[in-house]
Amino acid sequence: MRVPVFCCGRFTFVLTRPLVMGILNVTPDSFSDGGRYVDRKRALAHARQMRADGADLIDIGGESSRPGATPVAESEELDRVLPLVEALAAENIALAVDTRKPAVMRAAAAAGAAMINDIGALSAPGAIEACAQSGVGVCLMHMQREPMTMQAAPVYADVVADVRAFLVARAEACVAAGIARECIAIDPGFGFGKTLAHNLELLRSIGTFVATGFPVVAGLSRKSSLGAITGRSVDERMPASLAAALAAVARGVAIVRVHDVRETVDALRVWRAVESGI
Ligand code: 7PJ
Repeated sequence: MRVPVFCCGRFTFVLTRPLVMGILNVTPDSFSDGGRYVDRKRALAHARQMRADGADLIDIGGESSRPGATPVAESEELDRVLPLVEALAAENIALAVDTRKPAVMRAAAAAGAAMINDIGALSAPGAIEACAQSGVGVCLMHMQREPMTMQAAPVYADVVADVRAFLVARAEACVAAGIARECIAIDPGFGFGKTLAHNLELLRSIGTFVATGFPVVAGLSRKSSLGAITGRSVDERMPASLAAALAAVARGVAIVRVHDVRETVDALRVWRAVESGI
């Protein structure tokens, strides 16, 4: 049997165990760690700690996409993200850059980023081409509407079928434009234009996304759905986030995007030991 892989620039991940992508938000206003890592030294230290804790990838975001967030200028986003990419890529850390802007994608790839993580699924004109030309891995995420308005009143005919069809269509558009199939991951975009019921249905049925053959990314860490279920504030959602990550990997998710890397790595190690005896 062929071993599934996810190709990201100079990194090739063998998907025989779930991967952990650690979140590094260098924004003043992200919902859970906004402002904490704007200082470059602190951001670098946090990235290195996540790597030491077992993160396979680090996702650097210079534009907040929390509900109601306002867009950031390209120059500002580049200033926030590029120095970190340059420094951490030199330490051979696999980096994703969370951006919707083709110019940021190109600059990030040139500075050594391995992957582009786009909550807009490479919908900006020139985004697919920017990624195709640089050989990076891509994560295509589904979002209904825009961060400003997405949580107003999300409606779907069939959330699982709608989101899946959208992601497969975006993935095929990427393949047609020259992005290698093994470089494409998909993500249902928990919390992006979804109610709690939508998020739960997507997670319950995430195997439908896994069945497309594209590696699936799940980002549930500290999200408000977990707060709605547990009644916990953002700072108290780590155990809930671990439960959500386990529910995702148990259904075949390849990559979990998390804030709490050390705890998630431990939880996944126990899960794997049970599953495969290692
Ligand atoms: C996601 C993301 C997600 C992917 C954010 C937060 C909100 N990228 N960027 N998937 N969420 N691929 O950090 O919780 O779920 S921003």
